[in-house]
Amino acid sequence: MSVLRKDFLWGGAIAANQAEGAWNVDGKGASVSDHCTGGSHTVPKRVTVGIEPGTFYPSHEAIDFYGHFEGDIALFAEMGFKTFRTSINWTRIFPTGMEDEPNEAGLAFYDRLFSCCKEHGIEPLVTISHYELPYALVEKYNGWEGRELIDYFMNYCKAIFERYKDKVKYWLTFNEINAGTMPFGAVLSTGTIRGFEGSMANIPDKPAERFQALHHQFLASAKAVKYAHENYPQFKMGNMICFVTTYPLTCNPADVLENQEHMREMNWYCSDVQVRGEYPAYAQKIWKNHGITVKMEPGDAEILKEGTVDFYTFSYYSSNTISVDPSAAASDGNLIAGSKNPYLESSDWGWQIDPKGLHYSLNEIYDRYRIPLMVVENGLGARDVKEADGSVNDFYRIDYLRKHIEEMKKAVEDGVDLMGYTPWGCIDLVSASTGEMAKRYGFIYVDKYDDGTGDLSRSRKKSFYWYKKVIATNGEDLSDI
Ligand code: BGP
Repeated sequence: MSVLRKDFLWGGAIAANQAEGAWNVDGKGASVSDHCTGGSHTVPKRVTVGIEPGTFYPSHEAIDFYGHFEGDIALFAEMGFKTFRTSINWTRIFPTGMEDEPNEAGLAFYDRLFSCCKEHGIEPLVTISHYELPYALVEKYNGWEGRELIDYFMNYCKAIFERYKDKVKYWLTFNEINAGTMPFGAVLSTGTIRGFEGSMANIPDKPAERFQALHHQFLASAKAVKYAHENYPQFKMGNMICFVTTYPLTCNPADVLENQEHMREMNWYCSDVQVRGEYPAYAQKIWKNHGITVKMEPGDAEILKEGTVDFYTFSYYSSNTISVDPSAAASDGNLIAGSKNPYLESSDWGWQIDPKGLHYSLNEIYDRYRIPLMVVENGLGARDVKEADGSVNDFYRIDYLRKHIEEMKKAVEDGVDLMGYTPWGCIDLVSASTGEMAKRYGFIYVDKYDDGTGDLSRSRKKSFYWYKKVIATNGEDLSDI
């Protein structure tokens, strides 16, 4: 007997901007991602104000999921997917975010995509906003710093809810909303980068803008949830948090307290607002530490209270440690770093691999909120080698996923209500942090490379067959293939 529920939602996850390509096709407008160049682990990607001719922008073609989705969904179905997490590119529906009427060609694309999922018995799990803010909203409002974006977001939600009400039941409002608590979130998430041009490593840190933007995102999320509950009672509305568990580096109580403070700002601040419907008491301290005030209007507290989520989802890749000792060796986690954990190995991109941390995180989150949880991203970004016979023997990926699934099952045995698991990048796609194709996560290899070459053909990796067996046995048989 499997320890997981009979209707466990096995699947995989992608995001529109990292997979679809067709960035200016069928009326689509440019999103922030479309203004990001390629980069690597050592060379940060750049943001450009205009689109530079001759510069490589990985989202412009990506893996052309736009043109290949039918074959790709068929491959997901072959693995036995019960669910498929993807996002809607806001700029396909509202090219600048500010139009009154949606773009029919964009709506029609997702109609075809979601119908295709349904035909294969796959339940779509849709992220409404996954690092795809219309660039025009950055230019006009400095992204989510502008309160006006709440209404534009609601127009977008109303259009997609009504259009897909019979095809989509599970929705997530903002991908990794807590990215806004960190400097890099200004580019990927809050869009508070008006006029900024340059390397991701040099984004001027403006916490007042980021936290103001987050307040507007909280309101937008709560309004969307409330609207869905009132008009589409069949919908299940979730949040999505980039969950990076941190541990105190030592048992020095000063490290323990420092870690508590870090966990609050990084992981709990956004979670508490979206699940409990109010700012936590420690929010004041966070604002004070940054020397900022967040502007709120009368009625905001009620909006937050009325739009709490039905289920809690999160990404989990790695953990970090926190220390008060400035000489503690730093981890090299590209966008999110801490002190190095001597007990853990790291991926080629410096992300510390910690399956037990997933078990721990699931328990912590469930103890705090007692609503169903779902792990909607997890996986190993690695450099795959395609052998002469075309095979990709990604045993390291199988090993990573197996250990995380084992720990997930232990959390379920501890009492956690876990709905499902959608490993990240179930098909190779563009990396969000670095813009690379070389950082691959997929069960399916895509012939696409960082110089823009590749015939975009798809092939099954070893992990494809392994994951198929895992799903078929509802997570019981995790043995090698
Ligand atoms: C999360 C994002 C994804 C995704 C993933 C892996 O933060 O939600 O969009 O890309 O991380 O990160 P990366 O692509 O940088 O390896």
